[in-house]
Amino acid sequence: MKPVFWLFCTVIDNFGDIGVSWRLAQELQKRLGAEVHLWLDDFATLHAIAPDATQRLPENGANIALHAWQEGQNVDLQGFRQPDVVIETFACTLPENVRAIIKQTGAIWLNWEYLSAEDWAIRTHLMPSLQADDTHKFFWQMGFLPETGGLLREENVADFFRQPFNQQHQSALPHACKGKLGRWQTEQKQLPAKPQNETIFYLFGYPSPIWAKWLTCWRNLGWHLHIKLAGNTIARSLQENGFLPDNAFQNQATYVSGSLEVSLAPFVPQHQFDAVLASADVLFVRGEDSFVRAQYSGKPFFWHIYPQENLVHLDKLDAFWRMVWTEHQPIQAAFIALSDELNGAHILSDSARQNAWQTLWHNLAQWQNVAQNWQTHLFRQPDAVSRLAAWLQGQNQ
Ligand code: TRH
Repeated sequence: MKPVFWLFCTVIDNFGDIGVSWRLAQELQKRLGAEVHLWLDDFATLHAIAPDATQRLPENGANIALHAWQEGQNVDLQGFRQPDVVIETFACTLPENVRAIIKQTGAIWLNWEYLSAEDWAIRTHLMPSLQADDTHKFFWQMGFLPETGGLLREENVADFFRQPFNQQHQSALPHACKGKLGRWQTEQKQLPAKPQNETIFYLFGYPSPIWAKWLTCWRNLGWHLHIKLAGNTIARSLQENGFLPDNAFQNQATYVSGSLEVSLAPFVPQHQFDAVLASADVLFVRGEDSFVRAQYSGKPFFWHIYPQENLVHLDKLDAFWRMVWTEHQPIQAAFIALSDELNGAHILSDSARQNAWQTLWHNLAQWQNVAQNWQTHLFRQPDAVSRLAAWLQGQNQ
């Protein structure tokens, strides 16, 4: 009999909550041959990253049964097989009738937590938490070390990112976006091959005035870059802070500012997102899921971490980069100064910013090495679903 997994997801904002839940659901289905049910409260966001997922409910999308649900409500479980495992993603609150089933059947209950490299997250992986009704919930802490819950990784990811950028990546890419600001478009045409001497910076981040400062810095340095802006978020920040005119993309796909070419990257389905990353040279990613994919890409990247009140996100940021920069490479100080500036820890003077970028740029090979070593570190470890399968097996013995 196929194991039965029930997953619950609430979309707080953006794409990360469903981005992770959708990957997890697919991996459970593909790797473990599981019967997977996914309840969620926001189908529009699911359809943005998975346009093929069905519009009708309840229905199967990618062999996953999708169900509508709002937190605080019970769900209709008539005719369902009992679950072996129930997963709440990111501490959403399970329906009362699902809690009752966990109690009745002894199904394993997991809270699939936010990703963090901080010590407390590593320590609490698989810690049971006793509930008022005498059931136990376990914390699944994703992470970067063997003793954590690992990271979601499909079977072909290592091969995909290790092969040189080639036609296979190209055919998975969407055509350059000609849409106006505010509209993300998905087009499935083939791109011409990337010119050998073109350097692409791919920017997927949160709104911030820092983007205008950074693009100004790159332009002042005279670097010939093609800057691809994912969606309209950063583009809008660039407009608000005077770097881009309001009509920058009205009649043209590319806006030229000094040595920089700036264009909008279309929003692609999640299964093509890796190809977009593979087509760029330096990546700026955010949140949780794009952050992990950038690590798999083995490319130099910055993490625009999800901002939290009182700058508490800085601890999480620091814990991650301390794991990556272990050998105190000469460019580390420049990188950390810029990463901290991107994430709101401080503002550099124009000359300090320029010096830091120059240090990184003149030592690109060293920066690439750091990224590739980290990629190897991750690929050597089992993925999250393999770890989960092994742990579940132990629980059943
Ligand atoms: O979108 P994010 O900022 O999402 C989240 C949520 O805001 C969440 O509440 C927060 O807790 C979390 O961040 C940390 O960033 P993330 O996680 O990188 O998710 C983006 C998803 O969108 C990821 O699955 C990749 C996908 N994506 C595409 O499929 N196509 C695209 O073109 C782009 C740009 C992204």
